[in-house]
Amino acid sequence: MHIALLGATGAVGRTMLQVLRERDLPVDKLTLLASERSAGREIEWNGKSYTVQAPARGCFRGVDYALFSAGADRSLEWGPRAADEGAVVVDNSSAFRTEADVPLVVPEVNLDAARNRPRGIIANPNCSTIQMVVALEAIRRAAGLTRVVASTYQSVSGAGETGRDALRHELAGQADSHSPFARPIAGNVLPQIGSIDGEGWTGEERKIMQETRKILSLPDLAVTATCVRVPVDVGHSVSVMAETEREISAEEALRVLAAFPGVVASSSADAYPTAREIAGRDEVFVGRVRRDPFLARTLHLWVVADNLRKGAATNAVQIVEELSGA
Ligand code: 11C
Repeated sequence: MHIALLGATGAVGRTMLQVLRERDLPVDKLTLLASERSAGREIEWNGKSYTVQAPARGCFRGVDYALFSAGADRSLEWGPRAADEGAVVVDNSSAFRTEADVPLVVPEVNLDAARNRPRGIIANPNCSTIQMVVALEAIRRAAGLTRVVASTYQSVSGAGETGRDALRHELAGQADSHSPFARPIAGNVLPQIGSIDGEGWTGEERKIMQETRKILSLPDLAVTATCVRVPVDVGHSVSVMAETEREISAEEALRVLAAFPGVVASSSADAYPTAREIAGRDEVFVGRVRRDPFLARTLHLWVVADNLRKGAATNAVQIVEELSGA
C-alpha cells in the first residue's frame, strides 16, 4: 500500500506515523509531505529515513490513501487534487466535514458511510466529537437518543504543537508570544475554542453540534456544547448529558458501553478515567455513568480519550485499515 501523509511534521501527523507503525499496516511506500517551511526535514519511520517534501502536482499519483492533517486551507487546496490523482483522501481538517457529498466517519459508528465517497474524500471528525459519538452510539442503539448537552475539557495539544509549547512555556514562567490561546492557559480554564460567532457559539461548539448529527444520521437531534480549554497536555474529557427515547438504567447503560467496540467502561464509581491516565491509548474511556434524579430518560457520562490518537490519528488510520482490508 502506498500512503501519503500531508502534515507529517505536526502533532497529529507524527502520531499518525506512530499509529501506522503500531498497527502494522502493510505500507510499502510512504510519501511524507508538509509545508514549504518543513520541507527537507528527515523523518525516521520503521527503520528508514524519509525526506519531507512540499506537496506538488502529481505527487499523489499511485498513492492509495492520502492522510491529511495540515489545516483546512491546505486540505481545500490539495484534497481535490489528490483525489483527482487517484488517492482516497482521509482529511483530518474541518474543510469538508459538513459537505453533503463527503462522508464524516467514525468506524465504530458509521463505517458504511466511508464506502460512498463521490469526491474521493472522507472527513475525519473533530477530536471531541469522535470520542463523544462513540459513547453516544452505544447508548443510542440500546435506548434511542433525543438530546445531548456536552461540556468539554480539552487539552492544549488540540491546538497543535504551538498549544503544547504555550502551556510548557507559561508553566516555566516564560511569556509565549506565539500562544494560540486568547488568555494565559497555565493555571487557567478558557471557555473559548475557536472564534465566537454572532450568536455567541464558538467554532468548536458548532463543530460538535453539526458533526454529531451528521455522524449519527440524526439531523434533528438537539445537541449543544460548551467547549473549554484546560491546562492538560494530551487527552480531552467530555461531560455528556444524554436524553434517550426510552428509559435505560445506569447499569444497563454501563453494560452496553462495556460491550461496544473501542469503549472501555469503568463500572466502579471512583475508577473514572482521567486524561493523564489514558494518554497514549486508542480507546474511548467512559465512567461516572449516572441516571439524572430529576429528568426522565436522562443519563450523565464522563468520556475521555487521547485527542491525538482516537480523536485524530487512530480514527483516520482505522478508516484506511477498514477500507483496505489490512
Ligand atoms: C481542539 N478540537 O481541541 C480542536 C482541534 O477541527 O479538527 C481539532 C480541530 C479540528 O482545539
